[in-house]
Amino acid sequence: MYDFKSIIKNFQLDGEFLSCTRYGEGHINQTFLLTMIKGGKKTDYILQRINDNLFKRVDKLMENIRLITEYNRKKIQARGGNPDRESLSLVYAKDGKPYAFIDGVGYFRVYKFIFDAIAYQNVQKPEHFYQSAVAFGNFAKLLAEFDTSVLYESLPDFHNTEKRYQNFLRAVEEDKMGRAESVRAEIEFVKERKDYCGRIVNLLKSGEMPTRVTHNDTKLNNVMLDKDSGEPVAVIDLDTVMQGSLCYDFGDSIRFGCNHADEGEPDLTKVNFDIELFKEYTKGYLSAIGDSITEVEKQNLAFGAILMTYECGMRFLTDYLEGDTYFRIKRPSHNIDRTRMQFKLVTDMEKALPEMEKIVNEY
Ligand code: ADP
Ligand code: GN1
Ligand code: MG
Repeated sequence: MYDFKSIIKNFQLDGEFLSCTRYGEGHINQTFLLTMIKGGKKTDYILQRINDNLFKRVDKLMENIRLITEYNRKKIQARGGNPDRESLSLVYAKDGKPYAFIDGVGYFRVYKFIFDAIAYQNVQKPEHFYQSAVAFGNFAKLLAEFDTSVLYESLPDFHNTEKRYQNFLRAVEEDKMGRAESVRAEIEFVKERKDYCGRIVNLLKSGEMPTRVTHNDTKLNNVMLDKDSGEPVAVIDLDTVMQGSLCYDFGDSIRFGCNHADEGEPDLTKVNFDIELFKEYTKGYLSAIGDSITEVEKQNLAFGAILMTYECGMRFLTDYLEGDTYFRIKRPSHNIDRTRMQFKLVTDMEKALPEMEKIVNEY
């Protein structure tokens, strides 16, 4: 696949190359577990090939990650923690850059491996979900004083649902793969809910809702929990850290975690929104974030969950119509299965909205 030995020569790594194999379940980058050996002692790292098809300015994206990880590492050190474990930590290239560009091959980065911790693909215990909420709540708090103006917008309009809707309409119109007819019901589902698209965007625009540094991809598998205690260790996958709404981060966690099925589960009878898990997450998130949340944000948290699920389903559907060029798929129907699963959750959440809002107000 890649000539790993020559790729890693670009980084400030100690020891000899031992092995490098595909790792994790991410949709965007290519992730590898790299093992180096020195004096019989093995050390693991994460090597990633950054998706430069999607990220147009990898240099600027990596500068965001450098700034955030260095900032967090200092804060963790100051509170007596272990920055190598509690923060994503870069291994720099030999030229001092936070990444290496290899001509004709691509952009690579290396992170220290966060040991004895697990990124769960779905919620196995409510406790895990609660702890992930604490992790993301703490992450938001840790970065509350970070100067957002220095951050580059790595994916412009990432959670601008109105723009996502326009892209969706274009994909339906173009119908490149001739698939639109077979997914009429899903297309109608999106159109019927067009009103959702502008709500948060407009609150941010008018200033009624604060713009914050947000993670923007707060899935359960982007947080590492201690393999024994289940307590939060670190938040990972910082590619989409940009300005945004707290409701996006809260909502995306709910979208991914408040059910017991995998993201592309084709059997919709297995896909059900679990209000008890919603309660767990809300409790953990609100306790970690404390009083820095505003009233408008609070009023929109539950809606944010519906919006993020709707938006994500719309993105999967758009990708299906465009020929599966964005999200990595494992079978031809993967993106439409993912779409249907998201829309089943949207329907469930719409019914549960009053109860969700009640829970938010309780905590
Ligand atoms: P993607 O953007 O493609 O989702 P991620 O950065 O989330 O890529 O990495 C994919 C997976 O690799 C994660 O879900 C996690 O299991 C694992 N991983 C990533 N970074 C680390 C790390 N520093 N230590 C241990 N595991 C990691
Ligand atoms: C992608 O990179 P990963 O797998 O954590 C996507 C998210 C989607 C998610 C759906 C940069 O996240 O926006 O919500 O898939 N990331 C990007 O699983 O588009
Ligand atoms: Mg990820």
